[in-house]
Amino acid sequence: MITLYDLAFEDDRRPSPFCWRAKFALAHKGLDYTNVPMGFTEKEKIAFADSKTVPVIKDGEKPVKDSWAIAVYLDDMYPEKLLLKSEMGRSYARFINGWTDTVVNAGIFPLIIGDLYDRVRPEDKDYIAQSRGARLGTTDFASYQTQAREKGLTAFRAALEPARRALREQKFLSGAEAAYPDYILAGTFMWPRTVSPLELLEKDDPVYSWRERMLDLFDGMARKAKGA
Ligand SMILES: N[C@@H](CCC(=O)N[C@@H](CS)C(=O)NCC(=O)O)C(=O)O
Repeated sequence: MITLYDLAFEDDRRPSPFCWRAKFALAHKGLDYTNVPMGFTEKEKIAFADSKTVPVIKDGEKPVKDSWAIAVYLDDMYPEKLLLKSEMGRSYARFINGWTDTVVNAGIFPLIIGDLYDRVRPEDKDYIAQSRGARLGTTDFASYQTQAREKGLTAFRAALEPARRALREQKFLSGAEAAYPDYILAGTFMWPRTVSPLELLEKDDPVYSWRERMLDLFDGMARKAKGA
């Protein structure tokens, strides 16, 4: 039996983009798992995996930490429906993973930090104020977010152009069917969806239509998740 440790916010919102990658990956494989919610200040729950971040999975007695390592592990152990498919598929996914982490996640963070902070569990607020405050140089997250949105939304949309070009030509980033490259980017879009009412995409954007398709997958798994 697989257990997934998943970041929890107030009202049981589950925003972690990296945990969503793992949830999409597990759904792709059709694997059952138990979801264990974890707050930022409950790291003792994942100490067994020697991790300070989620996602972490435990498959029987085997701990696996880090979303990329989890995808690789699931393909190795459950090769039936591959997430990474081929050497080239894995290399492409690795590129999408790096691009999403450094460009897309980084572009979203300033746009939603105020809304995100409002929805952090009360017992985790000090931790977030300290850790994210140190990163941004301020704990006035609401003002930071307002300023970031002035130019940041347009810049964020422009940064999505590589995905947009692919999605004009094909249904999914991975081709005719979704696979791990799609789960990486879709996981990241679950982060703003669960914590902020801000609409990041315009309706006529191919990335918007793709995101709709991703929300519909696996019986609407992501669409059913609690939103902002
Ligand atoms: N490279 C890691 C990143 C995981 C990560 O940063 N997770 C965040 C949640 S979105 C976390 O656990 N943060 C803990 C903290 O900030 O204390 C992965 O892909 O799994």
